[in-house]
Amino acid sequence: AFLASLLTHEVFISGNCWTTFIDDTPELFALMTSQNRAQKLLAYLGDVAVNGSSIKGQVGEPKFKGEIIMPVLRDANGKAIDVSSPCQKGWRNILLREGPVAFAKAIRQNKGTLIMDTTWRDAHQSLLATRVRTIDLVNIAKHTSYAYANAYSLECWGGATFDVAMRFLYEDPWDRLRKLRKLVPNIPFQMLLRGANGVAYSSLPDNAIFHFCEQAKRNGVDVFRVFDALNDVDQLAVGIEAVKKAGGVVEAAICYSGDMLNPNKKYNLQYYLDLTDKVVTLGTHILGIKDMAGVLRPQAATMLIGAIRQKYPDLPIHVHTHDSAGTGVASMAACAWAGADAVDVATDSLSGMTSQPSVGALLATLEGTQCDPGLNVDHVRAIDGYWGQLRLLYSCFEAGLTGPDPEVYVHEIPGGQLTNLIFQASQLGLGAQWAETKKAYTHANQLLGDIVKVTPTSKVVGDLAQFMVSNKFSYQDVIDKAATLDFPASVLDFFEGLMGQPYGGFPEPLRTNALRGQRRKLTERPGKSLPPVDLVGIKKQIEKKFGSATECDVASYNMYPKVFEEYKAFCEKYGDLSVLPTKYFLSRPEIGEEFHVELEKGKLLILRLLAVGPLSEQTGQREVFFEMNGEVRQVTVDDKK
Ligand code: 3PY
Ligand code: ZN
Repeated sequence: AFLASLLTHEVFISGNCWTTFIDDTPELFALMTSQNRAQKLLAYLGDVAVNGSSIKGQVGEPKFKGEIIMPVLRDANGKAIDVSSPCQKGWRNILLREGPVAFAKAIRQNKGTLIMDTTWRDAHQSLLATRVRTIDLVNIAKHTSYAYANAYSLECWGGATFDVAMRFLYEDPWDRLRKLRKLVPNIPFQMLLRGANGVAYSSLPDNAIFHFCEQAKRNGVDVFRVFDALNDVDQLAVGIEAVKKAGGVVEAAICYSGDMLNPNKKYNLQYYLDLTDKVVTLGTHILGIKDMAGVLRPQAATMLIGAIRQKYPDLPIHVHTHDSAGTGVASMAACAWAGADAVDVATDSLSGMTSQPSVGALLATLEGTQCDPGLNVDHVRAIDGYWGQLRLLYSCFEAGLTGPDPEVYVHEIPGGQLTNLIFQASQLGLGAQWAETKKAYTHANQLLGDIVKVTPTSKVVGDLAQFMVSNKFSYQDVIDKAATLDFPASVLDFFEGLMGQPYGGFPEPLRTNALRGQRRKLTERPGKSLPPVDLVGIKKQIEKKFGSATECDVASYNMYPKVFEEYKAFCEKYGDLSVLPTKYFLSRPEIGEEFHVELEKGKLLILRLLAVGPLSEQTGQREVFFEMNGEVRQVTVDDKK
């Protein structure tokens, strides 16, 4: 193709050709690059045509067929709003103009209760295994900038989206952030940061957390919800300091666990008030209350928010919950009445059950009251029309949830994990064992000392529960046999102290028996004894291996070295697949079906799958034929079936 372009180039034909012609004519390389990209894309499409999708967690094919119908937002006179450029009005303007302190103050002074929309992060993390791709967020982004213009924030990054993007979707999470930022300049973007764990599953050296937050802020994150999975303030402080240094809005969160209304439980009102004092002392712009399992019942919400509001009248409070028990709307309304400044909801079609409560239901509850969030209900509904279609497009990642699970008040499994465990149980055909898993989870939590359960500590409890179910160990068996059991690695990591220090200490003698002197017993946060990462050295190493390296690459590598390298290797083979419409990322087109891929602005590929050839007995391969912009192209694919 390169030679053909050279030979047909008008300068070359004219004979006015000088020795530096190739160097001075970069469009030849651009052409070569885009042809190369197109060929890589065909290699992926060919693979899907022969072998089907290999995306982990996918069961079957998307239910949604046809073209996605985009919403039309109308003004008060019924005229369609022009969404070709993003809305400019929103809370981010105050933040950009006046900084985090003034932003927090303005949020606190706002009369109604604002909402954060979690659709782009926690909602699909909780319902669809975090599989929603960048292209589907990008396509609705400008519309969202109008419909949610008055939102406190859009949660769009962090948590599990970071590693899932690279690991399963073959996308660069940083690229997602930058693309969305351009399309939504007006609404603050929010991410979830796991304190000293960053977006990983255990503690990293402090400089890696600082470096990560700096890149996150630079690439578009405004508000950082920072939590520690054990409410260990030393661990939390690392995240808080890193966000402050990066210039972000600090929303340090206390994780709500157990049942504050039950006097026999470990975590009572005093515990949360003391924790709030500590978080305030560390210096947060906004206080986050993170109810990751959805166990903050309406009465408890009233009591907790009321008490914090009384003690800290000027402190902005933002509450997060999950709707697992079905009480999410009631709880968020209770928070609003009790003085919370912002609460979390998700678009109706991606709300409920293990996700956040429905935005429409909350608006119906608060509309016209002094807590009115100030959103246009019709616009919010119009946006949901898009997400209703997307839910079907991603149906192959549904876990099969059928209704609320008020038993969450007993087992306390966080939303995302609950979906995950149900999915695993159904995949293994262990439907009947699901009840047992929930029971084991409760026992595992008690064995570990009734800890706060959220990533990564929720995984510790889940791993121990599955270990108990598969080995048929009771609570007492684990206590009695601890010195001889091969505990899951995450349990040993927890006992070693790699996730911080639990409130009330580690359970003994279980800890000692499980560690058996083979691991340390940390008494301080792990980051204190971790040597800093060599940021310059890592950059050079990535450059050497993959030809180029950005600071974002370094941050990705620090969080997930192996996942990052595998992702880069995948890109070398198949290119950037984030441009491929989801339907064709997950399933093969019909023979003859025309579809379009915009490789980059102005570079449209018009594609058709023409035929899949017979299997060659010698090579185990098939030829796959496509039409691409009118030309027939062929790729050779290993038949893996
Ligand atoms: C995460 O850490 O990803 C969470 O969503 C915790 O709730
Ligand atoms: Zn959550």
